[in-house]
Amino acid sequence: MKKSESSFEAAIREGLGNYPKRLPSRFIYDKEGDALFRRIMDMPEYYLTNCETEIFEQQKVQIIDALEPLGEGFDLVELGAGDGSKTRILLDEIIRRDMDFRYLPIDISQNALSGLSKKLVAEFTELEILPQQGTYFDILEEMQQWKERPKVILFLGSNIGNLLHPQAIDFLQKLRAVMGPSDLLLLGCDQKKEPQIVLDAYNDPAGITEAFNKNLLERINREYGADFDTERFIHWETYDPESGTARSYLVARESFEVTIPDLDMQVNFEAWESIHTEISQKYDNRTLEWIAGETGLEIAASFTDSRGYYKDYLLQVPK
Ligand code: AVJ
Repeated sequence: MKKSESSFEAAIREGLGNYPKRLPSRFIYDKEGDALFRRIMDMPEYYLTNCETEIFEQQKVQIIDALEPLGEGFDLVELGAGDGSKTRILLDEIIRRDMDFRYLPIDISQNALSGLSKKLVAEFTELEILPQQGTYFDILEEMQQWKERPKVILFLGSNIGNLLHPQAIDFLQKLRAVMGPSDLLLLGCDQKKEPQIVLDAYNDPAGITEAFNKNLLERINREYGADFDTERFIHWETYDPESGTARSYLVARESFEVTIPDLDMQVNFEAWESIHTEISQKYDNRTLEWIAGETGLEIAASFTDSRGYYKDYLLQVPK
């Protein structure tokens, strides 16, 4: 906890002290942010979750068939497991086939992990589950020790989408470094599609995404005694169909000053000045082939939904 708190502080100093202003989206997810994200996943406009659920429900047999090269006695390692509602579809299929495996969900939130374990243990009595609390980065280090058993890494929910291509490549290279020759990576990637559909997913009329985005400012109010009036900001979403990058901003409607007493900071906003808060990258096959190649991986298979909105790519180490 300490570590992530102080890194939030550093992000605020850096992101609001410089120009143009920005705050990293990973700090949206405190207790309130987690709850808002669960509400986003329930919104009709937020198609991503439904698509990945559809893929798993419709193609679990093919997906688990494709894990065959792993052999017996494998580890299923999930990065950012959250509440595991989609993963349970795959777990169910693996258990049904009586495959020998362990499930290692990783999440930054101990709370999410405890809830997940409880739920899964109740549903799958014979499941061997080893929850790991920490940042992806901590766990990547630890994963060096899990090299003896073959493993499949799950990185679902388009979580990779919060990274720009160079960061995604860097992150996947780190994953690649802890993968053995037969290990696999199942990567959930939202796809390029009609731009309006993307914009609607990140700009719902009920204002849930707006509240989610503004939770960054509310968190600074709660944790550092700041006086952000979030009404003075509008939530603004853009989508560039060429790069496939959706971007979220908070834009000041007027000029004002914000005080952050616990950080000894004063922050000035000019009218229409923005804070860039999040990117949600959309992919196509060509881009993913390039990223996989840069990472030292190749696409072994891919699974998409009926509308082709979303894809789970199975990546392998080239033979
Ligand atoms: C959790 C990163 C996949 O970018 O689609 C949802 C977060 N932001 N609505 C996404 C999010 C606004 C989400 N990810």
